[in-house]
Amino acid sequence: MAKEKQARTSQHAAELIILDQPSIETCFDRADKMKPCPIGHEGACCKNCYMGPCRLVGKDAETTAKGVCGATLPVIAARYFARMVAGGTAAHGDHGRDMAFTLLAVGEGHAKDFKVKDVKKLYRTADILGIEFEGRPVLDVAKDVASKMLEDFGRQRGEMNFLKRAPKKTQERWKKYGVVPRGMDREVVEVMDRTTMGMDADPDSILDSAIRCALANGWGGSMISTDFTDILFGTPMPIKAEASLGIFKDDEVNIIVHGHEPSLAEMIVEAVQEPELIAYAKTKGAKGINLGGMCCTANEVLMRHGIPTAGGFTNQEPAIMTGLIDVFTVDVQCIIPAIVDVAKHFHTKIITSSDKVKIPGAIHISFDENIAKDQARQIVRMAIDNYPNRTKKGSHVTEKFPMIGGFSHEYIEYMQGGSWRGSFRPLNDAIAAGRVRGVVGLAGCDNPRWPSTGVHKFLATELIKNDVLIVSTGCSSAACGGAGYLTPENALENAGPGLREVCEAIGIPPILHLGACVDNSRILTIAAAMAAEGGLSDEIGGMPAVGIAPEWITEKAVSIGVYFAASGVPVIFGGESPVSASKEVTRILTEVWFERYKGAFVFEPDPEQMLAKALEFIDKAREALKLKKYEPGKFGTEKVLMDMAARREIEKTSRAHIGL
Ligand code: SF4
Ligand code: MSK
Repeated sequence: MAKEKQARTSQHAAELIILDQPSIETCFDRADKMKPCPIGHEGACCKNCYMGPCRLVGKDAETTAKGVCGATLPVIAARYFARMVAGGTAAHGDHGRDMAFTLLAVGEGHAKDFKVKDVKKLYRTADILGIEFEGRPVLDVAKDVASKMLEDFGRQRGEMNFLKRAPKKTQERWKKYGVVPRGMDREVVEVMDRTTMGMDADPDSILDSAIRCALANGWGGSMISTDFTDILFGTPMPIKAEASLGIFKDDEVNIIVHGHEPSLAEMIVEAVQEPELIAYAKTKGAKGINLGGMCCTANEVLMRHGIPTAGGFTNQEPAIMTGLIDVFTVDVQCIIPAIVDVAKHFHTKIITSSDKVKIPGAIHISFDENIAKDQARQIVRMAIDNYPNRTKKGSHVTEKFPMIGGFSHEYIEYMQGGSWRGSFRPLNDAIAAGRVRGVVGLAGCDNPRWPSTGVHKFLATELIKNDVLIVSTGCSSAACGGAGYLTPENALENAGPGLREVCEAIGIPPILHLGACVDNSRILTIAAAMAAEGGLSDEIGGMPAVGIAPEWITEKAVSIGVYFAASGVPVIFGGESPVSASKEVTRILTEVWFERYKGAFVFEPDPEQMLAKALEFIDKAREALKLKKYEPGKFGTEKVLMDMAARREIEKTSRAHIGL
């Protein structure tokens, strides 16, 4: 068992902790015990009505097997896939909705602990929406922007607001194939409706509704969430932080913020800096208060404040097993109920804060944005009061790595030319000349089930060696950070010659941490900006760009994969396909979607093959765009990245920004 665990955990610190405490059950043990149902595993089971469950198995099941109602295997697999997309869209959609309600509350003069921190971004968003902003009070603009975007959730007809941010050609494809999303709630409801017993029996049509639903997430829920979070809490800029389970301190009160929605976490960030609370901690024998993050709430507070991350999804239980966590606060999504059981072995208090997430055994504090700061203070006090209850139990590790996060799409544009000349021209030119072979979005979860010695780490190393610039989000960023890869030095040591030159010129790591899983929407914005810049593809489809989610877990990941594919980015998901039972569904996701959108949804369990396929997609796109053939160390001379004077200026400003 111990050996298996060691081979399965992608982070060294987590391995040490798990191996040290074999009697405590973790997700790795449960993954061993809970063998997946082989029929459900490949998408051949339907339990959408009580004439079933129907299992469509056997030779020629694809063409001959039928459920009691007559549904075929491709229909059942397509329905299953579409429902995963609906689940993921609902999660990101509700996240975006909550952020919109917070912005609305601020605009209406409530929620006094929050404010509009990035007025410029508010104005840019107002401009996109055609809302007058010049000469108006900031809060009035905030109210109008929030109200306008809230329409996106309940709209019945028409188009969602941010779709216009996609390149024209990309939008035309959506219109041509009838997948333009109308409203967030409508698309989720329609997928659920279409996939009930006795409804849509055409796999292609079912999967079209999945695309509509996913686009409502990418260009709706997630984009709203990203932009409104930036408006409320500030648009990220490069910032130093640390990663891994060694971030906890023996002699300080340790608090974890975990989940996805950062509103309460932002208040906790402020509360832990209050002199009265620090003084109170000292009265209990602690030297101070140490705040750390977990999963995507970690990414949010890391991107804006440099709060260290304890890691991604599979680190939840090992974090508690350090014995050092006084309070573990959770908001929404990716919170495994098992943390309550692990916490029983220690003094750790688990606090749930969203009325959508209650776990028996946890303390519930119902988040109210009108008293948010007071609630944050209450949580910090609970942690301080719990500090004296800490025992010697637990596995303390010291391993941690420096990292740099905070690469918003705005900063990526800025770093390529400064405030006045910011553009995507240098990146497009570097790609055209072959210095940068292409771009990969390395995203998604870390999964305890799949054999892994760190697929994120393997891909990160190999891709940058091949001159591929990586933009990372979600738990992939945590995995890369926990491996020490999110530093500029990584470029010098491991990147190919072209990518190294670009990274050195700008002073950036070869892996740019873009934020949480909702911040995959930043990648859409970057891709749209690259298309608008010219010199590569004039739409998102056809760019030398690929998305990879090597250890995906959630329905959110599937929804993200679909919105990338339908926007024109081929995506590669690790593990076996959850719809492998149906050749027809597999054909639609790969061939048909590539034909229609220049994006595809591919499942590939072998990490070496994931790498090979990603490079193949990139090289084929380069060939179709008639770009210089990629050859390591040999760059085109037709375009230069920047002249030396420009490079020096950018380097100076960028390095100053990240304190180097
Ligand atoms: Fe079986 Fe059809 Fe009911 Fe699904 S919807 S459980 S295939 S009868
Ligand atoms: S937290 S969705 S495990 S990335 Fe965003 Fe990580 Fe995946 Fe949850």
